[in-house]
Amino acid sequence: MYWQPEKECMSRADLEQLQLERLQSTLYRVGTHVPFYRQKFREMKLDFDSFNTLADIHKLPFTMKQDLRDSYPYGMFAVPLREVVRIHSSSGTTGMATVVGYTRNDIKNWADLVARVLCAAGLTADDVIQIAFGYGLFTGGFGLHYGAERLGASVIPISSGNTKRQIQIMQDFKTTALVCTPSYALNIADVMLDMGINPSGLSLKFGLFGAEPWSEAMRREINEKLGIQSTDNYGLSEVMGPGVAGECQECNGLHINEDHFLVEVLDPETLEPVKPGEIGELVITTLTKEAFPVIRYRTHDLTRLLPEPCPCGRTFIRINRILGRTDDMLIIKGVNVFPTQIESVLFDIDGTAPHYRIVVERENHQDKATVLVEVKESYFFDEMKKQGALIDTIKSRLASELGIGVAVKLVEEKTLGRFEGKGQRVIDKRKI
Ligand code: DLL
Repeated sequence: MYWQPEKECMSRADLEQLQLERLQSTLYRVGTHVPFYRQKFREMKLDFDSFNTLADIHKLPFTMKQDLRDSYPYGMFAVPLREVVRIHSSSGTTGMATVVGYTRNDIKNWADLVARVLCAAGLTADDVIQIAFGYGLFTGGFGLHYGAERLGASVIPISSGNTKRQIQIMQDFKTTALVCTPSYALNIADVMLDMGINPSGLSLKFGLFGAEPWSEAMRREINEKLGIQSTDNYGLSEVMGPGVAGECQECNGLHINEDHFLVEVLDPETLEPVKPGEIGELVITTLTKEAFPVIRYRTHDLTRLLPEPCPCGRTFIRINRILGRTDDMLIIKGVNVFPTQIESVLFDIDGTAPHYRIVVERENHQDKATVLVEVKESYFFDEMKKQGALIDTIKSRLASELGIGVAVKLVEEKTLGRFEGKGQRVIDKRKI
């Protein structure tokens, strides 16, 4: 049930003491070895001796993605390169890439933290885990791989793509757990149905999905289509990669590995803590990283803390599934809209296939959002009246969820591209 129960079920008092000690040693490490922090601490006249409680965290400076970019490639490393045994990098799709490093000890911790996430999701050494995340500079493939090996499971390092082969391997190798992005899981499920394969004939029991926002409605859809129980797991390369947080089998929020990461949820405007339970930006300080520690890293991911105790017995605090990134949030006619809100509505309407795109443009100085949604074949070839009624239903449900009107266009099944990694469902022409 637990991978490291002595940690995962610690009392809060012991945890806070451990966090404080680890934070103090992280501050010493970065203050001594990372010029960026040395300078910040000097400017702020930070006196480590007065840093006696976790509540003092607010005295520390933030770290932004831009700071990491400015130090490209190795400027933020806190150890000499000869102690670094692995280098990963973020994709750089939204700007210049950032580079992160790991010591041997970091890799060991990483494997344990991912093993915790896998174990919390119900996996054991008896599982056959198919890792359909990309292997390479992206942390998904290798991160999950090392964790799954640490758990003692049988690992299939298939990487992403080649969907028919994924399915073939799943059948032949008797895969019990699929690990990938939720959008790729849905893609695999659809191809499987097209191939006439009944998932109930497979050995698949678990899905561990992460690396992108997804809704509860999407979870239901995947679980039904593949006949599995799926859990959400979260992480980011700047902080470590997967293994930062994961759901247990309660499927009700993700436990943060708090002995390695100190989290805050802040108002992204004022940078003050939000009230307990309110939504804000997740800010993370690493507590054990040797090669690449970060202080108060602004993730831009929006979530809220779920402080109630979890029936699973883990004492680590949970976060709500990530609502979206502040930079993915669309502002349409002045209203904040997250793609996952639109997804939740679409997935719950009969007749729609679970594939969509959101196109936002400016027309006559006004924002215009159009939701393209695939509909099941029967609907598409049905008379206009039935299509009209479906469009009306989608529009009115979206209007009540979002508080603004959006246009809806039905498209034939399988006309919108499918994803093998992170999905890209928004086309914001205002930014092009
Ligand atoms: O996506 C690490 C990862 C790999 C996590 C595999 C889980 C599984 P990056 O490529 O650096 O790292 O992207 C990090 O992806 O800041 C979030 O915006 C988003 N993200 C990651 N996991 C989730 C999740 C990996 N479970 C960025 N739900 C993060 C929502 C997620 N968003």
